[in-house]
Parts: sequence; C-alpha cells; structure tokens
Amino acid sequence: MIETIATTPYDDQKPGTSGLRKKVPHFQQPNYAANFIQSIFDALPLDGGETLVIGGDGRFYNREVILMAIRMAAGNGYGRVVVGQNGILSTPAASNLIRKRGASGGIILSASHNPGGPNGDFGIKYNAANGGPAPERITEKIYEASKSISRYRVWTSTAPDISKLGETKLGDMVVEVVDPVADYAALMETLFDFQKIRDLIASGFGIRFDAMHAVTGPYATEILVNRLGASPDSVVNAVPMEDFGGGHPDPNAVHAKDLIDALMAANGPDFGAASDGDGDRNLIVGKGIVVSPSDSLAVLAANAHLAPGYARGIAGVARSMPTSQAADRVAEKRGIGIYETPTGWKFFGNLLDAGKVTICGEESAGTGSDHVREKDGVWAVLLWLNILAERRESVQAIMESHWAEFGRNFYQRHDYEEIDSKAANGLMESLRDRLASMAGQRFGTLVVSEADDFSYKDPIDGSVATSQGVRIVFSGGSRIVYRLSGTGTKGATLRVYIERFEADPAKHALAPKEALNELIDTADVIGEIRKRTGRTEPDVIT
Ligand code: VG1
Ligand code: CO
Repeated sequence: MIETIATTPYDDQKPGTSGLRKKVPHFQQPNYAANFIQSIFDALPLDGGETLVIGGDGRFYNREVILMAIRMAAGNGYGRVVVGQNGILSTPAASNLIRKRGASGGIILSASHNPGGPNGDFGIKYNAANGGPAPERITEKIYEASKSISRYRVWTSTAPDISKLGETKLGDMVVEVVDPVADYAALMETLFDFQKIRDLIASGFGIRFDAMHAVTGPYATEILVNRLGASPDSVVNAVPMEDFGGGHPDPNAVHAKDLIDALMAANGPDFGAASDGDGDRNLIVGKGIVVSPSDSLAVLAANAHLAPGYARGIAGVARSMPTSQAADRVAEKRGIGIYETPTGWKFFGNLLDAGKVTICGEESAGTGSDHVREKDGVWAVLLWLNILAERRESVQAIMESHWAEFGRNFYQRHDYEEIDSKAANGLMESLRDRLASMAGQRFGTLVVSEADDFSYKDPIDGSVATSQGVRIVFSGGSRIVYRLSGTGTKGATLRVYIERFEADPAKHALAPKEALNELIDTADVIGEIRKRTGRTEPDVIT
C-alpha cells in the first residue's frame, strides 16, 4: 500500500559540491532523509515507470536510507529500482548502471572521503540520466522543493529484500538486486588490455591497493586479484566496514600514510594506489614517489592512447580550476582542447556528453573519462597499470620523462579544517575586496599579474557559476588559489592551492615544499591566514 505521510520542511537541505552532506545524527532527525528524497522526486516529475538506480558506499546508516529510498521510489511511480546487493555500489559503478540500464537517474548514498560511523558523516546525491551528478539547475530545484515539502509518499506493506540477487516486487515496482561489481568489471575489460596487465603482474611487478575499508575492496579484489592475477595480499583493508575501521577514507598523505610508507621502502612494491569511501578517487604511488593527482591527470592524458579504449586518442581534457596546469601543457603540445571548470564533477558532464573532452580530473585525486560520468578510482589505477604494462618503466621514470618533455608544475594544496565559519568567510571577503587593486603588487620576487574570483560559463548550456574561488596569478604563471570547501559538515575548511611552473629539468628533482617556498609564505601574507584563523600550519598538505 502507498501511504502519504505528513512532514514539515528543514531549511538546510541545500546540496554542496557533491550532494547533501551532514553528520549522521543530523540525518537521523525525523523524516530528514525522507524529506530530501521526496524533494528529489518532486523536483523531477516522472512520466511513470522509469528506472532508478540506488546504491551507496556501505557506510553507517546506508542500509536504512536505501530501504527507505526503495519504498519511496515505489510510492512515487517508478517502474523499477536497480540496487546493488546489500545496498553497495561504488559511485562510478552506479554511474555505469544508470547509463547501461537507461535509468532516469540514480540516488547515491555517500559522504565520500568524509569519515563514517554513528557520529561520522552521511550524504545523499542525485545523478541524472547521463550518469553524472545533477547539475546546479537541478540541485537548486531540489533545494527549493525541500523548503516547502509537506508530505512524502512511501510503500508501506512489504519490506524490500536487498540481500538476494534477482527480482522481487513492491506493489507494481520491480526491485532488481544486482551484483555491485559485475557490470563495472565488464566495462573495465572493454577499456584496458587485461592480458598485458596480467603479464606485467606475472613478471613480478608488485602492487598494493589500499581500499581503506571502503567500497572499492570488492572491486579491487575481483579485478586485480581474480582477473589480473595479483596476489590476494596485494589488496589491503579490503573488507568494507560501516565506519571504515575507524579510519578516514581520504587517500592522501595523512590518511594513506601506511600505503606511502610501504612504497617508500627499498623492498616495497612497484606500484601502490588507494581509493576513497565511495570509490571515485585514487591516489597513485610509485616506488619511492607519490604522484601528485594533478600530475597523474597530465600523465594519463599524455599516455591514454596506450590503452585499447583510448587508442584513437582523446578529444580533449578538462580540469577543475584549482587543479595544476600540468594537463594544459599536454593539451597544448598535442593540439587538443583544454577546459577549466569549477570544483566538482558535475561541471564536467556537459563537456563529456558533447564529446569535447575524453579525460577529466581534479587535484583532489579524482580522474575519470567518458566511460561513465563520475570520477573513477579503480579506472585510474587500471589505466596506470595499462600504461606501465606498455612502457615497462617505473613510475618514477615515467614522471621524470613527463616533466622533461612538458616541464614540471610544482603543486601543493593546504587544508585548514574545521576553522570558524565567520573567520573563513571574512578571509574570503577580504580577498575579494582587494582583488581590484591586486594587479601589479609585489611580494618578494613575485609580481601579481591578474587576480579574480573565478566564474564559469558552461560552453554547452550557457549556465553560469560564480564565486568559485579567488585566483592570484603572478607573472611567470605561478598561482595561489583560495576557496572554501563545499563538502565539510563542521565549521569551514579553507583550501589553499599553490602552483609554480618550472621548465628547467635540472630543477625538477626539488621537493615541492622547497620549490614552492616563497609562494607558501606569500599565501599567508595575502590571505592573512594566521591572523584571521589563528592557524600556523595546515592540517593536511596534499
Ligand atoms: C572536494 C574536492 C572536489 C571534489 C569533491 C567531491 O570538494 O575538493 O575536487 O569534487 O570533494 O569529491 P570541496 O568542495 O570539499 O573542495 V568526493 O570524492 O567527495 O565525491
Ligand atoms: Co569520493
């Protein structure tokens, strides 16, 4: 039976960079999740009978909300729900299923790299029919609907069973429970030369994949171990846990320290990788070298043609604005398009749909291609492995020859987490106030050439996104970018992105910290970070 339940609105259901994210107890307030899900349905009226994909990263509260979302889909006229077994789907696997099944969209339950557990974070996001995160015009509609919601519709008579593969019914709606990995693994086989990678691994090439007790464990085990012949112990922290084993599933120098340490050891593996909570990010580590995500994007763009799925070359590359300009140098040399978008994967969708770009990436360890409409951690690992299998050089050698050919964009991101929101907003406002007078100002040896607050006009649909981050560009092309995170759930997180280009190969071996010294000091002077936040050091440097 479909029942209509009365509810009252919450005023804080505005999606951020990637969906609605709040602490679990916040989501556990009466009807909080139901309100948001109904707002999605209200914002996107159905013809009736459409397919909806539902899945999540397995974090605490995933199961409850998935069961609710399935009942509500039945209450709102969907014809079929495709759900991962036990509610599990990585974000890229969900994107693939939406596309493959011709679904009208999907609901992905994840707070990605944010910690989980009863006091951790939870999140809900909606992806559209192309498989990509809903663009802002849709998230705005959802937010509007959430402000005036008065009821939600839900199937109440029987409970969905998501533990067994196959089809059951809730009223008129089919609930189809699928293997979370199968379709995704099949897609990967179409893109990469699995035989070549198998040969590489069989030759003794050691790999270590850290799934961080998050969603990629089953994907990495099936693909790397079962299909590519890696030893079972090369996938670590492989069992997904509701609280990620108490860890923080963000593949960076702080939270993936074990992996980095293993790769720095003389007798360590040749190749290491880690992924985040929902499987859309990747960290790549070679023996003795951590690959900066911005560099990884550039290397993948320069070498993608070595994998069968991209053998015809790539149409173009897109990167988010704070991502280093290393990919731009590849695009320029190869004569392909390069696009600079605001932070967040939702801005890549139109470019991918229009065939303007094949590969996209962000400095936050997200890379992906037009095979789905999300960033994709396991995909990036496989493309790296395919390139390594073709080139038979070490990661270190590949990086060195890349820098020799294209120059090196030294890069760091400094995160100041959980700072006072007022101080953070004040810092950004003050920067914005000073933009007009910034050009020509000198800081040590650095002279500002341009300064602006990034805004983006989508070349396909003309939509405009403003206030996407303050850019200070110096003559010679070095940059400092300031922006506030849109995925945090407590206080504000200030991200400061620092970049300097170096053409001279004799200087490419410098540590980024040394190469960026003057810019790092200048970032504090211009941003008044210490003065306004009281912080002397960033919490995380990536
Ligand atoms: C962060 C990253 C951004 C990424 C977003 C979602 O956003 O910087 O590049 O797209 O997370 O990624 P913000 O607003 O906190 O800087 V995920 O892996 O959370 O879906
Ligand atoms: Co993620």
